[in-house]
Amino acid sequence: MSKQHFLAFDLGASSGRAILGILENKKLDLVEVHRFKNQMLHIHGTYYWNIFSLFEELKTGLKKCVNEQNVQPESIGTDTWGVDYALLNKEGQVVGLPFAYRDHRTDNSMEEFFEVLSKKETYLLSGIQFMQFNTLFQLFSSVQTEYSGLKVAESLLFSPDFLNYLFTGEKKTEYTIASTSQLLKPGKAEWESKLFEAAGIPGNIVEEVIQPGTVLGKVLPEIQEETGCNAIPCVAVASHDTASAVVSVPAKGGNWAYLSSGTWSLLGIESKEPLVSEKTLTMNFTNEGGVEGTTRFLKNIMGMWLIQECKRIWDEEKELEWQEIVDMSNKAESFKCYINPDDPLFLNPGNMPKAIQEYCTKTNQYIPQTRGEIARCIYDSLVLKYKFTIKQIESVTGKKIEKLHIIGGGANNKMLNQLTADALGIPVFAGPTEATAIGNIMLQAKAVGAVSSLEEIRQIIFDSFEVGEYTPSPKLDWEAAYLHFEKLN
Ligand code: LRH
Repeated sequence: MSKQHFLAFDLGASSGRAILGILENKKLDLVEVHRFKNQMLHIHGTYYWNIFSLFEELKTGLKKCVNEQNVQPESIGTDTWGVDYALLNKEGQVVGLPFAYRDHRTDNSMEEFFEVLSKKETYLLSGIQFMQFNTLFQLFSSVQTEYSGLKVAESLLFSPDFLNYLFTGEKKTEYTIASTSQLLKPGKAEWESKLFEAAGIPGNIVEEVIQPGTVLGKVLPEIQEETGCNAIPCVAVASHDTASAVVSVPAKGGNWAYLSSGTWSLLGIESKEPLVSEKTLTMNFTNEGGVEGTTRFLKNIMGMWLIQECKRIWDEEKELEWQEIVDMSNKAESFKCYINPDDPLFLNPGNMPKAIQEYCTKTNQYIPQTRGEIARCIYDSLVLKYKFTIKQIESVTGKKIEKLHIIGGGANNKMLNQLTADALGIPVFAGPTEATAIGNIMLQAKAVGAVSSLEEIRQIIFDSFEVGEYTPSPKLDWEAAYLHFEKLN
């Protein structure tokens, strides 16, 4: 079969990429065409995304694909982080800059919302993990503060939907990204009107929900002219980055869990149906929408953000390599102190090393002094949180998790992969690291008929990418450490 090319735009909270996927004889190859930084803008105390500069970067990626790679892709597709959105006025223009989810305006929004609708009812209606930045609470806060942007808004598009709109002029909402909002019914592509009513959000600002793998339309003539691309289709892929990443798990058989490891650690299972009960409410698990009717039953864990933010502060003195941080942590003594990675203190503290010291002081533990000790505390605590979360999943399903697939950039950290296998006592498979872009590419391939099912997609990924295997060989007493860690949850 001849080669087919697909261009994926994959936007994370700290970087973005344009990755070209080359599919030939049921094997996939990748070429990184363009990579760029992403960071929140902090203006007059509010955090925003510079969505227009991101769009410029995507067009640069498309231009490079056509001019440097000499490739006219079959299609393009975009995935991003969850929950954030742009508001459009009646002229179809964006109103203000989109807020970034780590903005502090929602610090008290959940508690205020629960005075209108109880926590339990909100969970049973949505099945979504409570996080203060969920779209529901962001919009509720805008209603409460009478944000003028919301008053003139005629349309709400989530970040990937908005970028698709800039490419095609089509206003549609893709299911997986919409499912992060906490405004859909569990497992359904249907808005939950009771949640809109309780929050005071006008129900008419949201768009029709379409399934991942739908062709949205053609790239607009002005973009064809600017980038040199043909009138190619723009596909609404599984446009929540985690949904795309989960597509790429090269798993065989059942009883596996995935850890999509990047700025966030998303740890969970693929379920045939949503798992929404008082128990999953107490454990605060989410049920996000996946492809082919699956549900991503998972826990959002604070993830590499903790160490990325330490690095940002440490880099102010002298820029460090990631390996230096791993080496420093390796030299530090393990299990001297722990954090609960999901403590709200760590959402956006400004100075992460200080926040970690503050947490240890507050919880009467040893206060890590050196960078190595801080990094060690983060890595140990993350691994223990994974252990805690796997136990929770097993308690809901009644089935033992037999292996863990780590995908995404975090799978590059060999030390952490081994510690995870040791602590969990099950084999860990690491890779592919570009899981999100791969999932994005394969949904485009499905949309144009080059592949037919999730099963076939996973087989192609299994055959195309190397996966590292880590077998448990604990040198430390993880069980004893777990007993200390557990108390912080
Ligand atoms: C990871 C992610 C995660 C959360 C967060 C806002 O990038 O999409 O699933 O929803 O960003």
